[in-house]
Amino acid sequence: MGMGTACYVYPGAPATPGIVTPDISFDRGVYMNGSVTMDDGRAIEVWGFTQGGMMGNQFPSPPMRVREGQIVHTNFTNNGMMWLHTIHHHGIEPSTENDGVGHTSFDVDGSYTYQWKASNAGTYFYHCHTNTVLHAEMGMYGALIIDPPDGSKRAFTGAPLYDVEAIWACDEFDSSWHTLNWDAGTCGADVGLNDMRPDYFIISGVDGASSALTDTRAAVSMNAGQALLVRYINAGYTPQRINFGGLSGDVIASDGRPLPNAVPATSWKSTAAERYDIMFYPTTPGIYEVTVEYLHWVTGAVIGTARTRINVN
Ligand SMILES: [Cu+2]
Repeated sequence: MGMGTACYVYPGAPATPGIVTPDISFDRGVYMNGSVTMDDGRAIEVWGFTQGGMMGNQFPSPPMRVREGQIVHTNFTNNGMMWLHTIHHHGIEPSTENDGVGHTSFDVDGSYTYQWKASNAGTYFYHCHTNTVLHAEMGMYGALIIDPPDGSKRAFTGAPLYDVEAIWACDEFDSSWHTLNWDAGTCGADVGLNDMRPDYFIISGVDGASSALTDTRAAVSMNAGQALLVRYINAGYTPQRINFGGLSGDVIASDGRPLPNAVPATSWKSTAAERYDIMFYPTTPGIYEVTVEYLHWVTGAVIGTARTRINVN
């Protein structure tokens, strides 16, 4: 479906105001023909961002990793032209032109260089902000990590060192949404985007029914005595409760900002788009099964569960 049919989108590909030479840059394109095979054998359509001009349909999209203080360019090319997208670096605070929120600036119909500064070390993510409810659901997101200025293995300057790192982006799919066109609902038609009924529960692109128990995109392997940093991203729409399988962690940061004091926890609740940085120091070898429970918005009832493991050798 061409862009002429969409409503409430603002095509544009302006020059970046005040552009300077960046410290680091990323290239991102778009794919809209990906698929993820679930544990029951069903292939679900996903969309996302590609790395530069490369082909591929990585889900979640390729991570961006920078250091605090750097000026960053995200060179985005919307190679399709039959659809519109943006890149919103969630939790970063750039100028309006560089915020990637289509409604307040423009939806990219050619190429745009997002210029932004990595001001605070921590865990973030980036996602498309065109027809957001659908495009984020379709998988158009990836991790965005800001390391401390010295590049040390810490969540932020002054945070404890880690040996092992895990990024858990926990998401849910309503498979009935995954056949919609990119502009579905933008002209006011009711296409059901107000009524999510998730039927798949995912950790970092892997089905949490069973695959995420062993797939190394989610499952962690470490030695007793090592320090683990889990970068937990609620990449879905439902509230979540993550249970650490009998381990106690220290929650040290929230949404890219250090907490004044670490909060010990054996489970943690989050809402959509929140990020938490959690340290673990397991001393006893074992297999610790982590469960992510996806909660009904109103009743709090568990509507789905995803599982992965921390394997301590
Ligand atoms: Cu999009």
